[in-house]
Amino acid sequence: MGILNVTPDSFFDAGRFSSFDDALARGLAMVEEGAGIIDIGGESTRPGARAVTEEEEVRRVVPLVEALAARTGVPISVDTSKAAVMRAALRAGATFINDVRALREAGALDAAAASDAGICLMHMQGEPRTMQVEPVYDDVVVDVQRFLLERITACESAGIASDRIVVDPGIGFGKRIEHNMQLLAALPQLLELRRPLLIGVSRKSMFATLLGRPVGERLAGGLAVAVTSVLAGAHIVRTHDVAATIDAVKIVTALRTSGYRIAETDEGERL
Ligand code: 8Y4
Repeated sequence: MGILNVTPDSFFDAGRFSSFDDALARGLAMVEEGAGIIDIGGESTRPGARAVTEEEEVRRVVPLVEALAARTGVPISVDTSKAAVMRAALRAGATFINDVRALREAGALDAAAASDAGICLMHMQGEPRTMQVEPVYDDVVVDVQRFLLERITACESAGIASDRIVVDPGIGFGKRIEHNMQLLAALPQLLELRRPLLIGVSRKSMFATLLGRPVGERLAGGLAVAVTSVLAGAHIVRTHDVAATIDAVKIVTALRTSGYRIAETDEGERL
């Protein structure tokens, strides 16, 4: 899943998307690189970000959805929590909803249910503006697993078939480094939800914490997590770096096809 941010404050691409044409070119380039989904977002969810109005989000996102849906064969995802933005993007050709609030905003469940779009349900503790202010969990893996199960159930009650749903632990969303690491180490437990698993770590601040790297130097860290996540069974990787991520994942997949397994003794002990 290639990331296409159309926010004025996009952390890395700030100032680079001077226009609609630049964003369209970036989307087409990610398709050329092999992206299977393009995720278009007009609301910044970075820690501390301000809310945007529905009108502003529609104005940023819908023309790009329309242009990319017309010019590419890949599914177009709209990264939004607002029902009106979902409806407008779906009308414009989007076939996937990526909602960091997991359809908890007013009208969002109904907007999704009225479509046949795929849906990513993501876990977030709190709201972007304040979520990184002392996030606390009893057991983050259990909390995330329970939350995602509750949202899957809410979708099913609204008439959304479970085969339309993808789940995501929301790395960095109301989580400290130890929470992010515990979740990434526990992907098998999240796979128990029996839904495809999406993981997004591209350029996130966990790499500042672990490596001390600024945002432009986090590619290797992101690839390492993409590789381990796919080895652990993740289905979709959300990334700014489509070509590099596909190369890394292709190698892992080829090795697995050739019999690569995490070494275990006869007693099942990890070596
Ligand atoms: C530096 C780089 C600092 C990136 C912050 C960030 C996810 C997502 C985002 C995710 C799903 C971000 C919209 C946050 N992350 N959607 N969206 N999963 N499903 N922050 O992990 O990239 S935006």
